[in-house]
Amino acid sequence: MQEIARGITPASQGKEHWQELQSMVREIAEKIETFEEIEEMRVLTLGKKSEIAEAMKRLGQVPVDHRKAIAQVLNYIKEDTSKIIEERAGLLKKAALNARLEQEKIDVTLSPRPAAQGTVHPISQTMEEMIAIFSDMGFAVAEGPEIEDDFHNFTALNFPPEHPARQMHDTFYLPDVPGKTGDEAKRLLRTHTSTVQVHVMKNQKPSIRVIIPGRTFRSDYDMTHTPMFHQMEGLLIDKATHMGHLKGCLIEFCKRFFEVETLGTRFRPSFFPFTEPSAEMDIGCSRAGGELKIGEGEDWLEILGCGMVHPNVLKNCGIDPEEYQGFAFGMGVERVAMLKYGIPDLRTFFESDLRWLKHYGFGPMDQPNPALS
Ligand code: 2NM
Repeated sequence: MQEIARGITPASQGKEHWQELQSMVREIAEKIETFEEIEEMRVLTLGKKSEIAEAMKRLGQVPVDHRKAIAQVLNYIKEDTSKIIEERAGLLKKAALNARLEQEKIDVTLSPRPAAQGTVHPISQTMEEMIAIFSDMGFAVAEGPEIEDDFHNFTALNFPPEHPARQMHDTFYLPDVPGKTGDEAKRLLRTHTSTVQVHVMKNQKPSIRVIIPGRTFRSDYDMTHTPMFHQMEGLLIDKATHMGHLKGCLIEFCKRFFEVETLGTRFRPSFFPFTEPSAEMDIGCSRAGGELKIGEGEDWLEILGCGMVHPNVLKNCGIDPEEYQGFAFGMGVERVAMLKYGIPDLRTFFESDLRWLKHYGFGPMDQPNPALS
């Protein structure tokens, strides 16, 4: 490079020499592989201390009749050298970019990692199936809060003050509402979804047809009880409603839910504070060989509780029992899910075990679910 620099002197003013210089510059530039070298060459050939810059400075000393020609040559050299350097720099930049693109190239032919696809939880699936059946019968879905007060959970539902369900060890009570006293201060996690029926009856004029799917909470934990479980309750209020309506509705539901048209059913007398009369409904099954089969055999399996809404409940909710009557029912979602889908252990519902979810879960949410169509 010093060679070039040395060559660019006012002495070298002939055209041949300039062309020689040009090819020398090109030759050197072509060997350059880094940006640092490019910069070095730029400084040496065109910088303030380069021969060409020095020659420019000395132009003043050149006799006037030569000056223009020399200046012209010097400018040619300068421009040409600059062009050669820029060209090389551009080439290096392009090469660097191509190298980077090559390195960062995405191989679109590579097979994708399998997407982690979840399944529908048996509780969600079972609830959706129940909702689908009751929807066909004209029931709407109602929902309400999981934190409730004493009135909606017990008092309105005709639970006497000393009823054992109200006890600390059965019900999860929350700290009292600040600034309030007595019943109004008491908050709890609802022990059944019947609280929502109270809201509906208070706010809606009959006729009423609602089902209430939801979480409920009781202080209980063993083989067959978890502190949180799901209920599906239903309520129908209209003029002249009677047990026949209740039976027809629930028999139809059970036949459709368990997909057995010839399913045997029976109603046994029972007791609930919020219904009178009250009943428990059984479906026919067989337990031959220790294996439960629904819709076969001579045995019975309890499936739900039901009854005619107690006149006190209607009154507590602002409905005149002389004008309107209704029936209500309630069932455990886990229980019927276990029966329908052969899930042996209640507690596994809430363990979030991926193998369990994969085994008992249903098709992905975003795909049509054949069981619901
Ligand atoms: C059951 C059994 C029988 C029921 C009653 C009511 C209300 F609000 F109308 F009084 N809701 N749910 C009921 C009746 C629930 O569950 C086993």
